[in-house]
Amino acid sequence: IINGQVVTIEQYPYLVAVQIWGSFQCGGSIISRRVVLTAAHCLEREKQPRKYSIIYGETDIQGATSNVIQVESFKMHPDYSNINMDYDVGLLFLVESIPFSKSAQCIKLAVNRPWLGSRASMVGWGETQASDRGRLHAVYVYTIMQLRCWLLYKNKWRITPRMLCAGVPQGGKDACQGDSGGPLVVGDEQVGICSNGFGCGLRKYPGVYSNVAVLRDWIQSHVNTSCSDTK
Ligand code: 4AZ
Repeated sequence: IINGQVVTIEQYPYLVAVQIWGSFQCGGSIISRRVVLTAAHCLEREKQPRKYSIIYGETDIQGATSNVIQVESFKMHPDYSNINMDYDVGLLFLVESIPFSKSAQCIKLAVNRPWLGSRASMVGWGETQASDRGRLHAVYVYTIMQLRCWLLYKNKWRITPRMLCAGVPQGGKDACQGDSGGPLVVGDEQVGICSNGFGCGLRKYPGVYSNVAVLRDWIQSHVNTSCSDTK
């Protein structure tokens, strides 16, 4: 997270860390007691599900040994493309349930694409501008019109309807490497999954997120109870 603030997990209790072989890989979000939502590109390095684990309810994930749950199986969207990052969504099915608490909660998935210019929070353990690396940061960004984002990225890559862009007009506030898979949230709903972007915090290249509203049917088809039921 570039130019955000240091925060605690109690402020973003739906956030988890996704690990491979016990080392931090990506962010993710709790969408039910047994299911974590993340980006498909976070699941490309390792095909054995048992090598994955998640850490929930921890602000400081360095050397966390409690609040760790192994992954039983995972799914990437069948149409995911690592060439253009279309359909960048994946699910982790856990071996046991997450005990919900003040610091571990599920997040509702947005049904509709957010209004243009909605204020959205992005949170993660990814790269930061300054010296407080490795600590949990959050930043507010604003959703951008699809056509505008398509134009901004025209010479780089293609922005599809499965994507959603968010940034600030002057640049400087953004997600960055390591924030991938983490949730972009408007109000009490997840609208995006951190996917990619050209650089971090560049004025002409906003952050690119998977568009949850469009991918919601696929996500829900693999989840028994959604957060709106259990909350
Ligand atoms: C990455 O490499 C990445 N500025 C994530 C987010 C952004 C750029 C790169 C957005 O995981």
